[in-house]
Amino acid sequence: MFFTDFELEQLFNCNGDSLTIYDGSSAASPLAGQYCGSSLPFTFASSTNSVFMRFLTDKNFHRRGFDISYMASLDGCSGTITGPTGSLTSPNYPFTYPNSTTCTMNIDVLSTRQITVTWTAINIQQTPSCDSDYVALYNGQDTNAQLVGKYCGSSLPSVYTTTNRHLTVLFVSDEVITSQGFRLTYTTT
Ligand SMILES: [Ca+2]
Repeated sequence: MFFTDFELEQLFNCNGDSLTIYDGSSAASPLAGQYCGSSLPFTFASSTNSVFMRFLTDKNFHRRGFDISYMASLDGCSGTITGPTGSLTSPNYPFTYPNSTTCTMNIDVLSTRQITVTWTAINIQQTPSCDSDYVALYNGQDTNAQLVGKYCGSSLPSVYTTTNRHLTVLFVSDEVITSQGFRLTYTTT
């Protein structure tokens, strides 16, 4: 997550107004930082898929507040991401992906109608019909949805926009020959 604006009342130890960030789903999670004043806090990358924030104000001195945006990322083999913008990679990216792997990754965004995918890197073992290793996109919530394309090699596929709020990315590698894999980013509208 990134801070694009920050201004809270500044008191010693942030004892007036404060924003506290926890690396997890509750105030029992590890403390990531406590902020007040007008210095923009550093970009923070959580270690799980939740961040808990507590904004506290006391009885006097108000300021402009804060504005935060965030990007979701998924770089394991399988999972679901729900952030309004984010990125996905093949396992181990930017190092070589493992052999004999099948990963299903879902982008499942709330309150939006479309997901636009932009490829930033692709380098996958190339075979004539991409039958050995490939990454495939499906316009829906699983691999039964409409197949958008099946890709291998190193030519970046075109930008693609879904017709709904789900996108499924399937990555498959066979038992021999690996390569770097892929990375893509997405935005929602
Ligand atoms: Ca292979």
